[in-house]
Amino acid sequence: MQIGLGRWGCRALLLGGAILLLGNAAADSPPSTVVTQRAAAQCVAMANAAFGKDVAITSATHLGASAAGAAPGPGDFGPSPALPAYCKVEGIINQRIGAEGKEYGIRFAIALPDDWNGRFLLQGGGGLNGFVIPPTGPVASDGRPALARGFAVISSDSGHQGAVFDASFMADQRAALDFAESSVRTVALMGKRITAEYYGTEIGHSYMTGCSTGGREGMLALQRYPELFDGIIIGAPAMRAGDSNLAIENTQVLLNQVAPKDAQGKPDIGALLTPAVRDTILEGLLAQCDGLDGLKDGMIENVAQCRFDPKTLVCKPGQSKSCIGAPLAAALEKAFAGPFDKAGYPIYAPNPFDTGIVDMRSGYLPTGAPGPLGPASVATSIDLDARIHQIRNDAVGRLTDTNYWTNLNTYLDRGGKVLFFHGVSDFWFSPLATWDWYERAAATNGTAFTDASRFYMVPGMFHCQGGNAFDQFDMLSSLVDWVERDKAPQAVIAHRSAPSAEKSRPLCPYPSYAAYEGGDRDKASSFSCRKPSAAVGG
Ligand SMILES: [Ca+2]
Repeated sequence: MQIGLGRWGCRALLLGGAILLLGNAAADSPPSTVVTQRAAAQCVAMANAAFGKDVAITSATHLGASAAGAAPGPGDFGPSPALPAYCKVEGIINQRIGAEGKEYGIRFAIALPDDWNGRFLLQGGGGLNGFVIPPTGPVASDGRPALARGFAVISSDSGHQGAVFDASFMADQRAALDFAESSVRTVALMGKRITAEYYGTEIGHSYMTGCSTGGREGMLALQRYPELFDGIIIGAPAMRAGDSNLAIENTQVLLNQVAPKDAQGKPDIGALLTPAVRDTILEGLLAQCDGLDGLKDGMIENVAQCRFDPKTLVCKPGQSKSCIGAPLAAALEKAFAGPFDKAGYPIYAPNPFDTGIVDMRSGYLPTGAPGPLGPASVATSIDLDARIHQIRNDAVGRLTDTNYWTNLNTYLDRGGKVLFFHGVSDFWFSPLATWDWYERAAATNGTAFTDASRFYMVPGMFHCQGGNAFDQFDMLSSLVDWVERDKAPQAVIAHRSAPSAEKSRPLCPYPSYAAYEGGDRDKASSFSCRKPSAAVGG
């Protein structure tokens, strides 16, 4: 199984509920008691609604409006946002006994707000899915999820129950296919049908948002189910997890090769990448790249032009502090360039040098600490050709990977729009891999694609959220404005998580970056989106 290896796995458990932070309450006024009673009665009646022999409705519950900051619910991550009154309908599609006598079926939950805005949203999952995340639509919503705005929102377990990285469901053909691709269509169509029936009218517009596995599901929708949605937000997609896991392993091996040996003769990564060495790397990186955006503030906004060269940090004769060894510099350079096969073809994209790489908890540089699936690798060699051959022939990977298909003309001809975002300090999937696909899609579809899409790098951000970053942003409003009012987004204003939430900065369509123009450095208005002055690689 290709998804979820190494110490990165545990952190990725958080991705499904990404960006669940305190937000503003919906502006909608509370419905009157009569309206609420009518909605509650209509909701309860949904328990007896019929949607064909393959669908069982298991519950229908009317929930009153809730304030922000209430305790998180089961499967929820972080403080709950304010939510309006809504009807929560739960059910199972295609419930059956499958492989090895286990029960399977796609469990779903759909939230139908009393004060509906006419829109529908499919919420992407996380990890290997396996449980139903509360249907609120939190991704790229700046703490005001889709449900709080009046969207009908559906989420699902994609066809199996289990812990997030429990891959045993792969033994079941239908469950494996549902996870790999087809649950996106099945659940979206189910959600649209329930929504239309509940409100007794057609849906105005349909959307999808997701990050990580949810981002991969967004890629599936864009590439393979082009009629389902009018707008999609794709965050840090798990689009080629076999390749990216191999790149991470390759980095570990390259650093093991130059690490001092411990008492047992094993590579000691902790002794190689000490806190002092990490500081040296960060300082050297900032010295080369921080000022490229016009403001030395510890953040690298000009991602496209940051050409950090670790060799500049190599100790000079007689120097022993604030420098690194030549073997480490060479290993860093090779690791961040990404793995190549013997013929010289890239196996994966480069990984950008960004401020978050040195972080001990969530950075790309390994720590040597055990991960959730076992101890860190102590290997000092790896046969990349054999490994990539195996990965490219993995049957599940052939269906889950969304790295290859770039013909999008059905989606684009329907007027569909798509926004991408990716943390530059993502420890799992390189943002340059997502950008690589974007460039190939641009080559295939031309301006039809580039005029209908935007790609936002988020400097400093880890996987889907977190880090020294402006990681809170409302791209959902930007997407709706684009789809429904033909208002194409440029900069998206982002701010930090508390406690410095008042600080703001624009996220710019890549390869443009937030250039400091002068004035208050904590205000987005002091920055403008500027194109890099030199050719962009990557
Ligand atoms: Ca800077």
